[in-house]
Amino acid sequence: MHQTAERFQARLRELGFDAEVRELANSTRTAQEAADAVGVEVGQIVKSLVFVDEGSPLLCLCAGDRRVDTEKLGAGVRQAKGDEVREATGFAIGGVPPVGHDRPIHTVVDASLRRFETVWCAGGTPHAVFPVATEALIAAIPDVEVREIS
Ligand code: 5CA
Repeated sequence: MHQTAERFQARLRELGFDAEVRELANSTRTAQEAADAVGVEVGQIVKSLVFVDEGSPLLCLCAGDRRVDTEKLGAGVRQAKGDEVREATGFAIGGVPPVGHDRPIHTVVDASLRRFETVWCAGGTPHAVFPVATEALIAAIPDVEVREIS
């Protein structure tokens, strides 16, 4: 397994998840690609999107079939650039996981994710994903709010 995915797998264990990171031959860079690779509907793929709110990073977890409405995040919020994503999370766009970042990050979960008992998330690289129970994922995020942001 790619060392970034292995590092993330170790972090998942440290966080108390027994979820298994799966590395796939096909790209899982986008939600649609991940859905196709895993064989689930695209809504079940978690998009982990970084925004910048007046200089502070903000992570939004959104179902793969929804788009985050930045107006619901507040005035002055914009999507992060690639280098900002890596700085805030330690991971590159296409592989950003929902937990296990280099440092704590305020996280907003779109309520639409709760449609699914199990969701699939990026596992550190654009070829790695892992399944997790939605409520277990939410419960493991230290600084989290769940509301409608799509
Ligand atoms: N591995 C997949 C499924 S879990 C994944 O990471 N999907 S994602 O939605 O969380 O990450 C891709 C997202 O990164 C895109 O939806 C887009 O919002 C964002 N993105 C892609 N390219 C750029 C870019 N150049 N600058 C800023 N954001 C980007």
